[in-house]
Parts: sequence; structure tokens; C-alpha cells
Amino acid sequence: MGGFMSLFSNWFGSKERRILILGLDGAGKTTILYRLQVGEVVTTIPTIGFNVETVTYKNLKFQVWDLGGQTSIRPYWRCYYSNTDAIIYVVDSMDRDRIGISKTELFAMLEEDELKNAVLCVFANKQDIEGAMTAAEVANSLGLPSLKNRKYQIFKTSAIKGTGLDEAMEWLANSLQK
Ligand SMILES: Nc1nc2c(ncn2[C@@H]2O[C@H](COP(=O)(O)OP(=O)(O)OP(=O)(O)O)[C@@H](O)[C@H]2O)c(=O)[nH]1
Ligand SMILES: [Mg+2]
Repeated sequence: MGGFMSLFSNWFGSKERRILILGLDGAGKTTILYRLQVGEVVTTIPTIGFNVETVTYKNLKFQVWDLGGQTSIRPYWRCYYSNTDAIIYVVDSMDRDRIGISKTELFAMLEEDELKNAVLCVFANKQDIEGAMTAAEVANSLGLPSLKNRKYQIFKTSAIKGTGLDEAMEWLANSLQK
């Protein structure tokens, strides 16, 4: 019955895809989640724990989990890995000092067995700030060119201005529809 029901909901494209939004504290994860969900900039406070919302894009329903990124909270990310279809990895493109830490966290996460089939969508966020790293700089600093067996793409975004998010969601929707 469960199998039949999931086949049935698949048919109508209504099966929810599970997405995790990860990245260091202050990268803009919560701002992005609510920009995607309500289309507005909301005032955020550092996330202790998580926020979860349903976001609909082109008939696809995404269950989006936004986890706190502070050092002390990062060890708990792994509790949310199972059944994840995609990871949105958010980088503060102004934060040159911590891009190395961001890379370390990214690679540690990608080694997890539970995430081996998850597609990776990197957001080079805060592109509205002058002097921000370009998407190419972020990609190289994160070591994305060395990724093996991973479907990934990087997008330049500004959660504040709302730019780049559509392209990224479009790519995610296409990647997850297959
Ligand atoms: N200029 C600019 N500021 C941004 C952007 N995205 C987020 N911010 C700001 O960055 C700060 C942190 O944003 P949050 O969304 O709370 O960051 P977070 O990644 O959820 O942080 P944690 O919950 O601590 O992990 C806030 O002041 C946001 O307004 C952006 O694209 N451009
Ligand atoms: Mg947050």
C-alpha cells in the first residue's frame, strides 16, 4: 500500500524532495529559506537548532531544512542527513577568512555515506556587497573542481536582493525530477 501510494504521488509530481541548507553561521541560510518561502527578506537571529518549511517550485514540493551553522552546532548536521535529495551549501562570499573552514566542513559532509546520492547546489551568497568573491573564486577556494561522482552546480546569489535564487531552484528542480 505504501509502495502504491508513493507511486501514485510520484505520478502527480507531488512527492516532497528533502533539501538541507548548510553552511557556516552568518552565511545567509535562514534568510534564503524565507526568501524562498515567502519571497521576502525577514529579520533573522542566529539559528540554534533548525527551521523547516515547505517550498513549492514548479509543481515540485521541497521540504527544506535550515540548520544552524555555529561551530558548536555543526556536529548535529549529521542527524539530518538520511533521505536527503539535495544540499544547498551557502557561502558568505565576503568571508575570505573562513572559506577554508567552509571547505573543510563541506568535504567532511560529502564523505558521509547517507549523502552520497545527494546533489550539491552551492550558493556564493552576498553578491550584493562590493568586493565579494566571485563565483569562480568561491568554487576554487571550496575545491569544487576536485569533486568526484557528484552532481553539483554553483550559483551567485543575494538573499537580500533575491537574485540568483530562481536559477538555482530551477537547476534543483530539473536535477531532482530525473
Ligand atoms: N548583504 C547581504 N547580507 C545578507 C545576505 N544574506 C544574508 N545576509 C545577512 O547576513 C546575516 C546572517 O544571515 P542568516 O540568514 O541569519 O545566516 P545563517 O546562515 O542562517 O546563520 P546561522 O543561523 O547562525 O547559521 C543577516 O544579517 C542577514 O541579513 C545577502 O545576500 N547579502
Ligand atoms: Mg540561520
